[in-house]
Amino acid sequence: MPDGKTLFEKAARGIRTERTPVWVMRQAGRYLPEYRALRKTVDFLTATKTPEIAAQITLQPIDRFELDAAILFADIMTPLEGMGVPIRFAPGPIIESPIRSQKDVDGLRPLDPDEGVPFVLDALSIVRSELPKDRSLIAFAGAPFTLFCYLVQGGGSKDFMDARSFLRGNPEASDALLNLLGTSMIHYLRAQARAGADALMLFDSWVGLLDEKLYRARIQPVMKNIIQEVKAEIDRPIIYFANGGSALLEAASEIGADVIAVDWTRPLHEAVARLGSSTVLQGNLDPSALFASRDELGQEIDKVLESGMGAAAHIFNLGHGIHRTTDPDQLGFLVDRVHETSERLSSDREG
Ligand code: 1CP
Repeated sequence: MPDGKTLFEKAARGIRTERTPVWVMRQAGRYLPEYRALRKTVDFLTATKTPEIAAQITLQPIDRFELDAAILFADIMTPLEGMGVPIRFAPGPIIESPIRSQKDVDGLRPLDPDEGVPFVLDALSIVRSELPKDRSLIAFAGAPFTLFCYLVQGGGSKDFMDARSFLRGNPEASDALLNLLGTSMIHYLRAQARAGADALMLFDSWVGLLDEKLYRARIQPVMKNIIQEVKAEIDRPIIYFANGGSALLEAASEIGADVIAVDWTRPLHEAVARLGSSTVLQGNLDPSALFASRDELGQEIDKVLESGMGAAAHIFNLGHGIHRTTDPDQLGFLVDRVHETSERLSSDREG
C-alpha cells in the first residue's frame, strides 16, 4: 500500500487493481455463529449503542475472512431516534407512531450527530484503530426514500403501499420529510467520515418500487443534494445501492456517486453498456448462489468477475445482503475464488 490507498479505495475511485476487492452486504450479522453467540447476551439495540460491542461485531467477519472492507455494525434506522422517532427491532424495525401528516413531520428535528449518535462515531474510531491498514472501513446511511418507507409504513412491508400512497397523496408533507431526512443524512455521513470512515454508502433498499418519472421528480434531487453537500466537505468515495433499480439505473447513476452498487437481476456488462465504461460498479452475485454446489458457485462468481471487466473498476459483492442461513464456509470459498479468478483475469488483461 505504498501510496496509502487500499485496494478497495483504489477501485472505488475507478483505478483497476491487481485483483478485485471483495466484501459482502450484511457481512456483520446473523449467519456468523460468533454473532449469534454474542446476541444471546445483548439485544440488537444495545449492541448498536455500545461502541465496544458494535466494533467487535464489525470486526468479526474481518477476523474470519480476507475481506477488503469492514462495514460498521449499525442499522439504517439507527440515526432516526436522534431525530425524535422511537424505534424497536423485532427483528426488523418497528415504529409505533408512523409519520402520516405534516404535523408529524413538524414534530421531528434534524439530526445532530454528536448528540444523537455519539456511540456510532465512537464505534467507528475504535474500528479504524483496530482494523489493519490495508482494509477500508465503510460507514453508511439509509437513503431518504428508504427511510421514508419505514417511517410512514411503520415497519417492513412487501410493497410499502401506505408509504407510496402518502408520497403521492401528501406531496408537501412527503417532500418536507424527504428533505429533512436528506439534511440529517448529510450531517450523519460527514460526521462518520470525520470519525474514521474511509468510504460511505447509501442504502436505497426500496427505491425499486418507484417508476423512473417519480424517482426523477421527487427523489433524485434529494440524492444529488446529499452527494454534493457531503463531497463539498469531505473527500471520501460514496457508493449508492439502488436495490431493485434496474429500471432506474441511468437515473441513479446521475446523482454523482462514485460507485453504483447493483442487484443481481441484470448482469454487470449490461450496466456498463447502459452507463458507459467510466462507471465503477459494485456487486452482484445472487445471495442464493451461496447455497449452490461449490462447482456452480465457483462458476457464478467467475461470471460476475468476467462481466465486471468492462467497468472502469469493480468491487465484488453480493447483489443484496447475505442470507442468515448461509454456511460461513461458503463465504470463505467465495473470497478465495474472487482472489484467484480476478488475479488471473487481471494478468490476462495486462499480458
Ligand atoms: O436480530 C438481529 O440480530 C438483527 C438483525 C439485523 C442486523 C444484523 C438488523 C435488523 N439490522 C442489522 C445490521 C445491519 N443493517 C447492517 C450492518 C452491517 C452489515 O451489513 O454487516 C446494515 C448495513 C443494515 C442496513 C439495513 N437495515 C438495510 C439496508 C440494506 C438491506 O439489506 O437492504 C435495511 C433495509 C435495514 C432494515 C432492517 N434492519 C433489520 C432488519 C431485519 C431489517 C429488514 C426489515 C424489513 O424490511 O423487513
